[in-house]
Amino acid sequence: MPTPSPADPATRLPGNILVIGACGQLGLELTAALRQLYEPRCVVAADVRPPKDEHLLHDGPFELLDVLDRTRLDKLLRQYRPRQVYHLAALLSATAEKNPLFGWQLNMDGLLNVLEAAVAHGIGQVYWPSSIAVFGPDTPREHTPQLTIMNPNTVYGISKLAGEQWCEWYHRKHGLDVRSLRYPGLIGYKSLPGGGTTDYAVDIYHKAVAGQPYECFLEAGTYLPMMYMPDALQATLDVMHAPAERIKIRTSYNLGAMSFAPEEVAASIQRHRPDFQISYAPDQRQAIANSWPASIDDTAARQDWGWQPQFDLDRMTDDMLLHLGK
Ligand code: AKB
Repeated sequence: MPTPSPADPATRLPGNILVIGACGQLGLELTAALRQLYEPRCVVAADVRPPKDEHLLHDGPFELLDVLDRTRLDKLLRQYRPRQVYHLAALLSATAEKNPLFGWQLNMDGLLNVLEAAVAHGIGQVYWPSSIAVFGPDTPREHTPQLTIMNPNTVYGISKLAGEQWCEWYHRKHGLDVRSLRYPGLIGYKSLPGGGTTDYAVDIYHKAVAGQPYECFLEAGTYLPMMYMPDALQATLDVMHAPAERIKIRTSYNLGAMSFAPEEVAASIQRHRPDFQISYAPDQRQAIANSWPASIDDTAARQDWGWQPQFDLDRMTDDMLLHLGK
């Protein structure tokens, strides 16, 4: 992964980092990337459940934390005095739709706990992920602009949009240096996503390397914005390392890389595995996908802090199949 070198003054970071939600799809890889970049013992991984991943447990500190438990959060902040907190714990779109009240509680109260605690403990920087789910069926679908009509119609999207506004409020009211990106669907080989609408784009590679056909829960022609994990990690580190004056958007930045439909992933896989087959059985996630953008305009991220993705669909497929094949 192309990360800045620890010798780079922009990345020299005195103090600890706390990653909340470290066992999730992004958390697992971000914790590993941060431990590669800094002293592993300074990167504290936290999650509501003990990790299955040995590295997460043994390469640096691990703490059990339910982000809804403010007392425990305060205790960890007093104990480690982190300079940065990455708060990643959330229910994703499909799961939150099935469990709306808990989705709202975890996504909203969890964020407010972190923002309040960050102010109270004088945390230098907070990172919180938003999503393309902040957009809704009234949003322009192609090259969705940074500023446009939103009107999300999922619990997850509503919670992400409200969360963005809270981040902006804490920055304006308390001067909190909170930064955020609107991730597209994230695809990686090290960890599985849990409960999202874009999960098919990870599942399909696992089936392909197992030599099995894939039944897709979205229909052919469903274009969604997507991103390979190394690009997502790079964007996250870049936005956190950028000088504060370069961060002009304190809600959340649009972030783009590629846009594709399921049949295009299948065709990309078939370059390596010509026998691979895809079929379609759309379920309730189709309606969520239909309400989201097909592609994203991320001009602001490119102009403000130099965002530049590296991976397109075929390059990602080559890398995914190579690693999963091992
Ligand atoms: C989901 O599908 O819910 C997530 C997202 C786009 O935020 N991957």
